[in-house]
Amino acid sequence: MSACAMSICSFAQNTVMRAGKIKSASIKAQEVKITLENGEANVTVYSPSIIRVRLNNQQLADDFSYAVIAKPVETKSTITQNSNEIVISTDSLKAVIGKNPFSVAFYTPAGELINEDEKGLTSSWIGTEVTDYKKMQEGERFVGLGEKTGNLDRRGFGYTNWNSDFFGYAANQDPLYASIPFYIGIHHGLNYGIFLDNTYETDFNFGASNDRFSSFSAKGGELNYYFIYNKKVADIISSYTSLTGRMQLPPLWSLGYQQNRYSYYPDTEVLRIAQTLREKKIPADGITLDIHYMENYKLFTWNKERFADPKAMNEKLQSMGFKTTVIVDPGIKVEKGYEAYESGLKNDVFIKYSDGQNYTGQVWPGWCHFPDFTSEKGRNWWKGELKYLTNTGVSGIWNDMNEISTWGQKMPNNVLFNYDSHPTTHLQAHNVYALQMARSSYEGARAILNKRPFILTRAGFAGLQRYTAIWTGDNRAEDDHMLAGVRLLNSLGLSGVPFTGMDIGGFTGNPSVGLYTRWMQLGAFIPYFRNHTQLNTKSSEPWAFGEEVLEISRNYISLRYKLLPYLYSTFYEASQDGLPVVRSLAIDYTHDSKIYEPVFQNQFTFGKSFLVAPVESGKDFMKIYFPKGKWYNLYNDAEESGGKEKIEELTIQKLPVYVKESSIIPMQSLIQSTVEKPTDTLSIHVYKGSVPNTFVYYEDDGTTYDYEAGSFYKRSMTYDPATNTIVMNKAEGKAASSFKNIALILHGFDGLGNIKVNGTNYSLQDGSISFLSAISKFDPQGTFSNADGCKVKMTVFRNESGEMKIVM
Ligand code: NBV
Repeated sequence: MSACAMSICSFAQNTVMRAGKIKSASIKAQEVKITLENGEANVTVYSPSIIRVRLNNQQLADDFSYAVIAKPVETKSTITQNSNEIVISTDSLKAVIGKNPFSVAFYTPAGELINEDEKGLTSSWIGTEVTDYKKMQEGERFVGLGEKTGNLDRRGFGYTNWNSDFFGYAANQDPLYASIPFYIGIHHGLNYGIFLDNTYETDFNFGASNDRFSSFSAKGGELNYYFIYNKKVADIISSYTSLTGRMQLPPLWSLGYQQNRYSYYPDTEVLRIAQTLREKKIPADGITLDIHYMENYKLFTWNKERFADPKAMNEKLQSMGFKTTVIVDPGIKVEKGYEAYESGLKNDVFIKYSDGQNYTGQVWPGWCHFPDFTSEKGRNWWKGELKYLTNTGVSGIWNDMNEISTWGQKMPNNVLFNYDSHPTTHLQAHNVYALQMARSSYEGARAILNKRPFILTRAGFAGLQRYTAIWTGDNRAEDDHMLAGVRLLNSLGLSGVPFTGMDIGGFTGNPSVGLYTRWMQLGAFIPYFRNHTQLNTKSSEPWAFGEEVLEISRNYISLRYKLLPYLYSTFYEASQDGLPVVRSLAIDYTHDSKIYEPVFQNQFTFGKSFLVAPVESGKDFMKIYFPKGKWYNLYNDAEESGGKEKIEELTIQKLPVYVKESSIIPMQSLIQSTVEKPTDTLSIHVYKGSVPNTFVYYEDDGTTYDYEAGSFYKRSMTYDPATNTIVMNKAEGKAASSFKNIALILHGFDGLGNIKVNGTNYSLQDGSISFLSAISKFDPQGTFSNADGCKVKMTVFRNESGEMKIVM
């Protein structure tokens, strides 16, 4: 390309500049370097199922990413070219790059078309904005794209990625706080993922304009995307998280119930809340302090009048089994003599204009400067400042307002960021600011505490799962917000983020008694289970809505605690393969069109076993869709065959939840917080089914990183209906299980009288399990009540760490 053509075109806003034809291509191992009529391209085999495409209308830039942490994997691949095309093949995927014009198409090894550039439009620029147009395939659906409102199937809609704070957002608001430019396309029994690794404002059009194309574009930077093909959506999520990273195991306590409001103060009020939770036997692990704990909202301070001795308060909370999480905002008040401000100035950590003046924006404390989390210097400074909080006994850091949100919301684009030695403007840095703030909080708190911190963020970017949990910000206490929240979490899960939550009960406004009840029930099946509400709303603690709601809330929170072995193992799975905890049905039932119907699109599975159907308030009946297979009603074991919809009659006491056939579900006795040890019997529930199933059971100390050095207890458990056996494989890891006994609880195995465990006969007792009673009807030591519930067969035996073969 001539220098002239390049410069004219790259600044021209009044024309569409296409990549044009390939002038030359050189093949080196897994990579093709391409010179285009207008710019350069690079296509790289990243792994057998991932191919990366980069395109720049000038020279390709320095290869730097905040999201992708993986390097290309050495992959068996062939790359050939002739005068018309370049063909790249791995064992799992084939890419064909047309030479005139440059265009890419992806095929399965069997030659089925997965995805292709729209031949007339391909890739092009308008000024600095680059777009890739993909031919819309017949019946194509789109799921994912991170924290996005709207339908599960995004076909027909367009979305923008620009981290934005919307107080009390509308249920269809876009954009919201976090940006994850990754989506999954589905058509003709195939599915693929596309991750656009570009931090500028990006735009995704899933046929919002017409049926000719879907497209994705970025306001600046390169067209830099990873194309992923796997046969199953679950594997696409694994591939995507092999690029952007997976979550670390969170502290166990952060999976317990968290009580919050904006704001609990003074210290006596915080302690009153904690004490009431204990008195009312509502299991809980966390108390969260919002901005009023600070002195005039100044970061890294405590308000001395409200919290005279924060360390003593936190110690007291800890002695009661609670951990304290505090909110932090990025804005540092401009105030002479204020320690954080002075040290920020001295260390020169704040973001600046091009004339060297620090940027000033107004937030809670007044005028503020903002640390540059995209510089190592800024991150290190923040890590040092965090000591002020952790030294007072804080265990969790809640990163708020990090879009960056300021009064007026207009952050000037001429503010400069280090972007880890790739100096840039707000335009490119905006969407990753929060990711880097969360990273600083995570790395800082982990180093200081020398154990797992709990990190929560409001805004973020692709890869946030490496550092933090995320919640969906300032929702409203309205039915459609509860359901929109479920879809936000489902979408985040499809986008590689497992640790997610929403304000249970709704942030703005006051929920009705019915809505609060339904939301609390749902909360038991949401990874981050936090009740939160806005300033000046009514009390939102579980006891604030009357006796019945208190009992229902207690029941579901108690169930959550009993399910912790299952939940923790599911988090372990997330840390290993990136699969979410809250799973959209699009993961396991991708090609079943029913699951996308608006009436069913809010159903999800909690881990691999529980089908949860969120219910709006005031409903007496609802339609439930049972995907293929057999399902058991959680509360009475009534069986439902899959592939059909059913109208269920509802009661306020129960949220519709079903267990998938062949499930293996470990549970423990009721505890009031994760500090309390459960009894030494692990209950393993097995549901009779016709398909084999494996569950990986995982335990560790729940607190430290010793598991990285092998200090864990893990065993896979397999149920094989063909041979009627359950095999608990030999335990792995250096740690012993904290459970000495196993109670095997069999659902749906009517008529069975006894079983053999490693050859020894055990006779089964008939019993009844109520999942919803705070005090379990089943005493793991072996006594039963005949109360209503699930009629089960059970027996108890020693938990041996060698293989245990159970023949039924
Ligand atoms: O810190 C106050 C709130 C917080 O409670 C909420 O969860 C955040 O999303 N915060 C926003 C600041 C703005 C509230 C209007």
